[in-house]
Amino acid sequence: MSDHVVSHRIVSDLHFAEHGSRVRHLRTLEALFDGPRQVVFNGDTIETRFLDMDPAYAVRRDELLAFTARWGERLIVMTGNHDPDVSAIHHLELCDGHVLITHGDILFPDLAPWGWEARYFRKEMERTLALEPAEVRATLEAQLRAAKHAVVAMRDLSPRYPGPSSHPWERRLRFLLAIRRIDRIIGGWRETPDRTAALAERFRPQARAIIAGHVHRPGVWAVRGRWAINTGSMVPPLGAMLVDVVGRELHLRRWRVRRDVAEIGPVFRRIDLDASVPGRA
Ligand SMILES: [Mn+2]
Repeated sequence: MSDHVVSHRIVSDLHFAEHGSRVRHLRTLEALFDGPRQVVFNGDTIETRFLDMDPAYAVRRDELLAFTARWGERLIVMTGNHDPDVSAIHHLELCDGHVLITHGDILFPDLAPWGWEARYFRKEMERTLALEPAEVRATLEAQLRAAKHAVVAMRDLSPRYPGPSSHPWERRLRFLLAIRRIDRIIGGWRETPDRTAALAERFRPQARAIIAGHVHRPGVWAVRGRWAINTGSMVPPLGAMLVDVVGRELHLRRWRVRRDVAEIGPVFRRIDLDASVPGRA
């Protein structure tokens, strides 16, 4: 049942103006506001880790701040691993906690199993969590805080760090490791639905649907009695979808940007949060 009002529209991984992203201008995103009361950018909207190193990043961040100010409460900007400090919102719960939204940087213990970051991320996250009291350590909030901290803490190891590298051997090693990335990307995609459901099992057992991004592969899967949804990315090739929250239903649509125009497709899937999930044990 629904009153047809879209309360929230969730998108992710816009990677505004980054290499390959279809989102070259923020005005392209205005079409998303046509209908829903609130639009949620679920992480990796922009790159904020190198603001002090390259003026281009600061310009984009300022553009996003202006955009955010203009839309006010109608826009909720959540953090990702590329923009861990873009806001203080690392997760969101809707529909009486039956919908959990988070970027997905804690889906994998290594941030992204295909990335260069793996071992640094895990180490820094564990170090940060160890500083928390035991009862706090195991919470979703602490895990997300630690993940956001970790990506900032290791930014100067990034191959994209604009300054001169102090780790030339690292770069060479990374190049050699790159040939192993394809396997890891596909393996990561394969694990994503299971890991998305596991996030709810561990931290929010009441969540019936978990909406994440991060892996740049859109999809919807029924996993052990829950819906694992991924909204993909504006960086090709796999495309993006969005989730509209309409009462107790989730409406899934594909969307894309062509020639700086956002094209939002029809609803291709409706999920009733009160109906049983296929394959439920
Ligand atoms: Mn990400």
